[in-house]
Amino acid sequence: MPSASSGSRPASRPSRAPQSTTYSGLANGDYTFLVEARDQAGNEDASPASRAFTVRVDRGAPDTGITSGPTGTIASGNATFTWTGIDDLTPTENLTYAFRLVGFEAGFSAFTSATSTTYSGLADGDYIFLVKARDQVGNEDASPASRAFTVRVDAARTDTSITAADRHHRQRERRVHLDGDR
Ligand SMILES: [Ca+2]
Ligand SMILES: [Ca+2]
Repeated sequence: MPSASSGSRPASRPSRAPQSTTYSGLANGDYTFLVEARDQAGNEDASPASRAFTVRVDRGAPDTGITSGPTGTIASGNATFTWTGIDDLTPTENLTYAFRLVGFEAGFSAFTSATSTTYSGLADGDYIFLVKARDQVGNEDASPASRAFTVRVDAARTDTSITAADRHHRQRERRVHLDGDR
């Protein structure tokens, strides 16, 4: 029978403050932490306490792809681009994107969940559209997807159509005057 010496603690409680250890920089993977106690006489816990856990840190940057948009030379000043992204851990629907039209915008837009944008009234010239994805912990695609294109609105055809419309308008005006004279 154990003697009830004064000052001893019940056997079910630890005799010291809880111990701890810290691991840092663990790679992604599955782990099991084991801990066993040994008393002063050298008797060891035959069934170590264990705790299994998995490390899944989102360390990889996403990649971005342009899914549609103009390329080469286009004959209008309107351009619509769509894009998507893929990441090691962040689902595509949780990615955000920033874009920029070089030749038209000085810098990238804010990151949003938008996956398309439209430009209109672009002047003749050379442009490069850039878009980059960001995952849910802030890793950004360091190599934005890009698409180069040139706007060359056919000035001669535009002038002709304006002249034709103008002529038609004048003819209608003349007809209205004639009708009014009757
Ligand atoms: Ca990631
Ligand atoms: Ca990329």
